[in-house]
Amino acid sequence: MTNLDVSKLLRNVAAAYRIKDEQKYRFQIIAYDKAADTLENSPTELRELFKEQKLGDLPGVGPSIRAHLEELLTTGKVKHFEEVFSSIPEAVFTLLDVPGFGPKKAYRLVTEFKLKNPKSVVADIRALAEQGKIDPLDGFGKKSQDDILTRIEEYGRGKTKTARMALPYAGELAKKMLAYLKECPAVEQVSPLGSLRRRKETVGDIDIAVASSEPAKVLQHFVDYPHKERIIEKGDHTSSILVSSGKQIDLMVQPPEAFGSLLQHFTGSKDHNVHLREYALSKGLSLSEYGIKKRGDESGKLTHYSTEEKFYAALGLQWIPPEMRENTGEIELAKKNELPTLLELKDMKGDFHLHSSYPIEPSHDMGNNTMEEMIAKAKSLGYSYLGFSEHNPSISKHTSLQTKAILEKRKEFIEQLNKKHNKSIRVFSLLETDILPNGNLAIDDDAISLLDATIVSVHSSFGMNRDEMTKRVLKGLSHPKAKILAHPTGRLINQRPPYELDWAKVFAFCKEHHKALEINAWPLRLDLNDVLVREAVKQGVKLMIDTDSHSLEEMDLMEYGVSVARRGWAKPSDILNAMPYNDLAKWFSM
Ligand code: DGT
Ligand code: CA
Ligand code: CA
Ligand code: ZN
Repeated sequence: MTNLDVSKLLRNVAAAYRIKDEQKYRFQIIAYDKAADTLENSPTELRELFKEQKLGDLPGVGPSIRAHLEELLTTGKVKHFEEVFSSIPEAVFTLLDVPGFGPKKAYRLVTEFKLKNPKSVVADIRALAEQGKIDPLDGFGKKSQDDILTRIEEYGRGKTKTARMALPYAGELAKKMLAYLKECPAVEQVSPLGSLRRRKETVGDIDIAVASSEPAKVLQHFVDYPHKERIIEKGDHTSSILVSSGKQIDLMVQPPEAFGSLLQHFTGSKDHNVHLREYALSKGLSLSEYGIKKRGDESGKLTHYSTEEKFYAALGLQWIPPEMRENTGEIELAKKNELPTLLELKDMKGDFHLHSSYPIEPSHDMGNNTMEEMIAKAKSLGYSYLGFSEHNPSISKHTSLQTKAILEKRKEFIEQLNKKHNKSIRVFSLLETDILPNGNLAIDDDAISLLDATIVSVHSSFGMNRDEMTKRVLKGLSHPKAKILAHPTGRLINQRPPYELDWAKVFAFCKEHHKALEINAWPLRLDLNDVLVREAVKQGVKLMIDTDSHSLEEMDLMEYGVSVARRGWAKPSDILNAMPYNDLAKWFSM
């Protein structure tokens, strides 16, 4: 069972409660929908979390749903869910995948027409609509009947209701498919395409390219994928299937000699391709996924390109990294051979937003691993430094003196660690300090003065307006020890919108006072986002990419922050934790 399967099950429970009594079960409905959201976006498989007894780490999953999940993973079913589902025909849940069908509408139609078969229910409803039998029903009518036909037609073309996938999730689905494709002897080369290759923060559907001289064999192998839900279409060079609760995978096949043009064409973005085509036309050339032709010479010679480098070179352009292909000036720079050298994962030299299990008695969640364990992991990643940023000691549970005592002890502890590791890796003593609604930091100056520096962030009162929030954040950042604003917009992808800030003011402030903005690599945060990173880079504001890890495995999520940085055109010199230790230590003391 994948996370998406489980998430769908939880959505079905919420739907069943809606059908039963929306008012009576309103809290359950919210809880189940929230848990489903969490699972849909979690980069770690539920089964893994369960094995490591970490189901408690899933945000938004309370104890009762957690107990049900444990039962599910142990026995394969949940008694409580079966009771909830017992009075509802299975066909209702099939219909819920179709755009425009909510639980009540699906239930009404299924029971009204006694549609028992989940396999044929979509076709049954279409037939009923075509025969005009839905129009006369109470609460429906002609317009609603026409709408049902349109929605079912869209569904047939592969459109489903599910939200865009978080990047690691799409990456996982694609990885499985790439491995499966490589089992086919006719497959010579494979690569992701589309938004996945451009490393966008969310992915609508997954696109994959294959180089092969025997496309028919490859396409057959593809549609035989054992985990598919259904085939949307199968053609001569392309096919589409649905997997894992309605996620679409498109496959494109070309012979190896045309693989470069195929990659280029379907990596997009659409805007990049449109502009590239205009540029090619101005040179008398016309582009396609097969190659390049002289314009107006339709029967003339088509030149193939086996690699993208050759394709771009034929247009007189530098090869453009996929993350930059959004038509925001990259083609002009490529013409002049002036594309920036983007940051790479291997440039990263440390991670500063790490929550260890050090007993700091925090206001929010603690990490799962000791500082020593996290240091060992940092070494294995090749880092030369790291910083611990547990949440500040809870202010409601401690007096100022107690907080100071805790931080004094921690300071000594970190000093010991530094002695022990004797410059093989450097440990910074940081903290993640809350910026209170009035802009003050959560703990007193004499406690903060014990730190090398502090990360500051907003964890409460998200509803403030732009001016209030800007004032709050800048006041927090103005403390001399406050050096980094963590997850600067507070958004959670698909779950919570960002709060607004006056970015012109924030950038100017950071530049003048040597403050950095974080790119939080946690896949549901990824803020600063790509667009704001680009602006920060233009203005010369320094950035820091951190994983916000609460456990060792999460330290591997750095690559997602690096993707955001690349999409924002960041170079190594824009990123503080890509700098050598001495430069960084200097920056901290500025
Ligand atoms: P997504 O899936 O919404 O996250 O975004 P993309 O960029 O992956 O878009 P998608 O899957 O519709 O198409 C993949 C890329 O292929 C897109 O960036 C532009 C390119 N492309 C070139 N020709 C076509 C075409 O005829 N249809 C579509 N849909 N895409 C095309
Ligand atoms: Ca796509
Ligand atoms: Ca697609
Ligand atoms: Zn944190």
